[in-house]
Amino acid sequence: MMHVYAFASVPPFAQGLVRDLRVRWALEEAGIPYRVMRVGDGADLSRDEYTKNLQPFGQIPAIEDDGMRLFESGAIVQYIAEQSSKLMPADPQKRAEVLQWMFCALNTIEMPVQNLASIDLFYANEEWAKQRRRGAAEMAEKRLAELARCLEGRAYLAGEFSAADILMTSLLRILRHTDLVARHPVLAEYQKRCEARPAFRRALDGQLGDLEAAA
Ligand SMILES: N[C@@H](CCC(=O)N[C@@H](CS)C(=O)NCC(=O)O)C(=O)O
Repeated sequence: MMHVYAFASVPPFAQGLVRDLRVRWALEEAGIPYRVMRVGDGADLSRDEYTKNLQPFGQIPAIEDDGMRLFESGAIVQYIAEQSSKLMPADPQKRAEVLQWMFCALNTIEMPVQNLASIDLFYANEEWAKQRRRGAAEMAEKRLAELARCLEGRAYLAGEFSAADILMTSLLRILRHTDLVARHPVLAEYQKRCEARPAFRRALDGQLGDLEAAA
């Protein structure tokens, strides 16, 4: 049984956003059974044990599958996607296109999105953050406007729903404290379409339920 590592507890602003969500979602789409292992004081394993044995930066997520340990949400989602034609097409060109959008999600879009979210959620009261926020918001807005143009007339990033949509939707969620996604109806509808999938609902309910149970 695959093990998925998740924080035993996180503050309310992070609930429903923690990156084990994208891993759970991919597993739910692929129909692969998994067991969640909680990381933290008094949980299945301590943060120190987790950092020593599974994720050298102490970050969530990581997985363990039949003795193999893997970290970085993008690598994990790809590993799962390779096991399901629902998430990664076999055709080499279509596969390359899905990978392109996965890298785009994690590099081109998530970086400015996370930068803005970090300013808002972690450093909002710092003087430097107040000065930096405008530029960070402009960069995120620029990338979202470009992404919205790419999604014009498309239901998903690369033809059918794929692993790329799991990553892209997950990072759009990071901006839920802003109206940046809502400003682009094409993006808001895309996010809504992906989040309407039963596999996403199960993954989200799983993360929120586990966090609530541990509270
Ligand atoms: N690039 C990593 C980022 C992982 C990451 O930032 N995880 C957050 C939770 S969503 C975390 O563990 N934060 C705590 C920390 O960085 O110490 C990935 O995609 O797996």
